[in-house]
Amino acid sequence: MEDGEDIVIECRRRTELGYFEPNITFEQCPEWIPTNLGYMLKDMRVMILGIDGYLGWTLALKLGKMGFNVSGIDNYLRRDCVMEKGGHTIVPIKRMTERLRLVKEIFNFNINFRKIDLNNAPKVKEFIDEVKPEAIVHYAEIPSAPYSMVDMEHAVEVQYNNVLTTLKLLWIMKEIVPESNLIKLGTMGEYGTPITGRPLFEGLFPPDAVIEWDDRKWSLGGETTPRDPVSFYHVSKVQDTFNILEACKYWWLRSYDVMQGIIFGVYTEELAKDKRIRTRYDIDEWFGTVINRFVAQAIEDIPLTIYGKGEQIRGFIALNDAMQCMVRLIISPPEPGQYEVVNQVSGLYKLNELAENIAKIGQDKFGLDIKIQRLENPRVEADIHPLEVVSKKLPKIFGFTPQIKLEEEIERMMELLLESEIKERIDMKKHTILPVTTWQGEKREMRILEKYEPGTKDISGYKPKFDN
Ligand code: USQ
Repeated sequence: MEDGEDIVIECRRRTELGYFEPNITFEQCPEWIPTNLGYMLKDMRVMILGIDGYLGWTLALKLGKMGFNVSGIDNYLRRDCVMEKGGHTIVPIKRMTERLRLVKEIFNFNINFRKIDLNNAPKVKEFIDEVKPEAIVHYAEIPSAPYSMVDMEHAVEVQYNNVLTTLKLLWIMKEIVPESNLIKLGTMGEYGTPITGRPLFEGLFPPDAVIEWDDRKWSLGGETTPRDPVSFYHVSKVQDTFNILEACKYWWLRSYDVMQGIIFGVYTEELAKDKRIRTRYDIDEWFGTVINRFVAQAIEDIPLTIYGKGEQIRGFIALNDAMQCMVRLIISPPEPGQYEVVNQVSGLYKLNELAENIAKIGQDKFGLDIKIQRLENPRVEADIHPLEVVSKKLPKIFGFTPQIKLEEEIERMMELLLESEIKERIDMKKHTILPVTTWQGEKREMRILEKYEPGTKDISGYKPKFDN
């Protein structure tokens, strides 16, 4: 290059735009546009795997509304699994063709949808090749711990479906879109609840962590932290973690592995726009998550079902906040080869504290007479344990600020579930609520250990540490 000659680089995203100066800023580049969550790539192509689900559908609406170019695949497995239990989503959802039509009618954007089983690698490959997504959000796994413990067939189905599909996806990405960002849904349950109280770091030990043994010391900095999953489902997520980590190492793929806490809620701005495009809501013992179940039980006059002592502490996040995190991760892709774990949690709660909270809101705001019951725990899990969760990357690096207060969302959920059509749909599936699936593989009703009035127990005591 001659002295004084300008350095220019070809725009690799849209070669028709020609060349640009490498010093160009976000403000100057026509490919980046500002949003209230930061700069996003204009018309960025995002593919959502599992777009028909609770999270997938909600994210599709948000991204489409923001101007992303949204595509997605699903094989409706979640609908089938809930049907197998004899349940249904208590918030009615339409068939996919109708959902897509409504999106066009209400928001005026299109979703490029293909019905594909993620196991069908040739079909997945063909669609990815056609779309060339710049980010892939992977929600397409069976997300239920109890489902994975029903019997051998279910355990195998969960691990086969979750682990092998993700492994196939990694090979396809390597071949077709190696620069795309894989945002994969993991779970806080990968870590378990270490009885020593060791903090749940974000995937790796911090640089100054050390292990001491036999008068010797070693650095643990940068090593993967131990995983202690609590069901065959959670094991499948751990296996995914290692497969993705290796793929990033071998092939320079890039990925955010999202260790999400237990999700709850019904609200995002887009879902609230029209009742015909709401997302699903499950309450059965397999697919309902604990807060969503407790709220349905409160409406249905079933004493809230705490498993075991009720001192279990878990990380939680509202649907709307989880979506905010996902958008932030989509617009700030990792570097080539970067595998980054983020703990996506906005609060830690004890189960008995949640039950009290829900009962109080039900009584004070809706005049419901709610009781609480402790059942014999169908699961094998510690029900008294310390917990310290580190969740710094999302707020500190990606700018995540939780918007939703637990009480506010519970109130919103109760309001929704009291709508007559939804209340009727809960009544119809009442029999799917109580747990009968044990970790020993037996199917039986759980003994009631105790039934009590809210407000009659001292639930203070140990407080978990949230390091954010
Ligand atoms: N629990 C009750 N009563 C109930 C249901 C659950 O006491 O009626 C207890 C469970 O024993 C457990 C806790 O509540 O201690 C959470 O159970 P859950 O079914 O809400 O959540 P979990 O099985 O942990 O799995 C859910 C999602 C899963 C996600 C995980 C995040 O189904 O996809 O990975 O939440 S986390 O638990 O942080 O790993």
